Amino acid sequence: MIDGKKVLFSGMQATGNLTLGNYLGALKNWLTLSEEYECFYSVVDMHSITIRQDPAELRKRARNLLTLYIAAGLDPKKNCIYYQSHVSGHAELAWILNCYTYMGELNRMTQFKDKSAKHADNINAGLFTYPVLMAADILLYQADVVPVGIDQMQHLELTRNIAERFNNIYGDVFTVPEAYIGKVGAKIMSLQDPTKKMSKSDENPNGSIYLMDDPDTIMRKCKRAVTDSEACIRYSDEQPGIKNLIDIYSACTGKTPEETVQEFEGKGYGELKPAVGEAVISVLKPLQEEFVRLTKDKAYIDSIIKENAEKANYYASKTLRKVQRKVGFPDRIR
Ligand code: ATP
Ligand code: LTN
Repeated sequence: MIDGKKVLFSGMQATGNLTLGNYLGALKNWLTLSEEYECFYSVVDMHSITIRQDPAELRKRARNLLTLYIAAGLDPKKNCIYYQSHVSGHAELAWILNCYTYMGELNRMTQFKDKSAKHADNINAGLFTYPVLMAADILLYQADVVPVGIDQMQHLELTRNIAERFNNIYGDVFTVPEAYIGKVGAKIMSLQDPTKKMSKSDENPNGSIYLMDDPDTIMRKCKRAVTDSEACIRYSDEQPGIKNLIDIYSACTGKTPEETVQEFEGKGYGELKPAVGEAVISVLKPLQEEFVRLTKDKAYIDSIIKENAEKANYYASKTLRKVQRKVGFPDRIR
């Protein structure tokens, strides 16, 4: 608890261009939760280097991502929006937690299996212990809730296990966090292959709508979305392409999938697809305009980066000192 409020932590990697999946699966929920909780939203740049990055490019993307959090509507005076690498407590706690995590647990992580298959030339130890750093992110702030897309559930379960294991040995040190998965949009699929999740790292750019895509591009991608030959708009796993379009439309308009199905009853795919395009454009346009405006205000963004790094460090240090005492590190002499 901070000032009587429960704590929320979440983060995104500064790798690749954010997609509509990131927005609907994560960022949009952050907005609805931000009033109720004391929130920490991190640009997890330390996670990004588990895959080889171009330094200048990473720096630029990290700043863009931080700006995008604000452009999406998160007030940086109320929400702690900061770079993970500016708070050394993440790495320090991750080291300690590494010693309370088993190889067998990490071996089961599907993201590790996927990413090591994809980057077979660079299966580094950081990629393997990535989920421990993520656990450290969350536990460092004693987070109660962690809004993420479904793909991160396994990492959240591991975080809970690590926290419980630690608490069993040392008493109540960590808050055991709960995942928060939104009702619609928790897993947006690729527009070109609706059995695969929409991903920033997809080689086929037509599968993903990027948050910075212009309206014509968005419309073109929606119209070209892979569907089926059923010619019937139902919300069913047998029609994954249509189901995905219904999910996107519903998440963008705030309707339930049932309401969307009703709205398009008896209509063809030729009507659904452009309607999805319009719905996406109307969500992304204001975000893009605000992003452009904020990017120009360098001094403002710099001041946010500085203030929030201090705030995050303050809370992170509190937990870290407690953990260090518990495991038996000597007290500091002041
Ligand atoms: P990559 O696809 O390159 O592995 P990613 O987009 O999954 O990257 P992150 O940037 O770390 O990785 O994800 C940020 C957040 O977006 C996470 O909470 C994740 O669960 C969510 N997310 C990512 N893709 C989707 C999707 N297709 N649908 C819903 N949520 C998603
Ligand atoms: N692993 C996440 C990104 C991430 C995260 C976190 C999400 C890193 N640390 C802490 C929530 C809380 C991903 O790949 N999407």
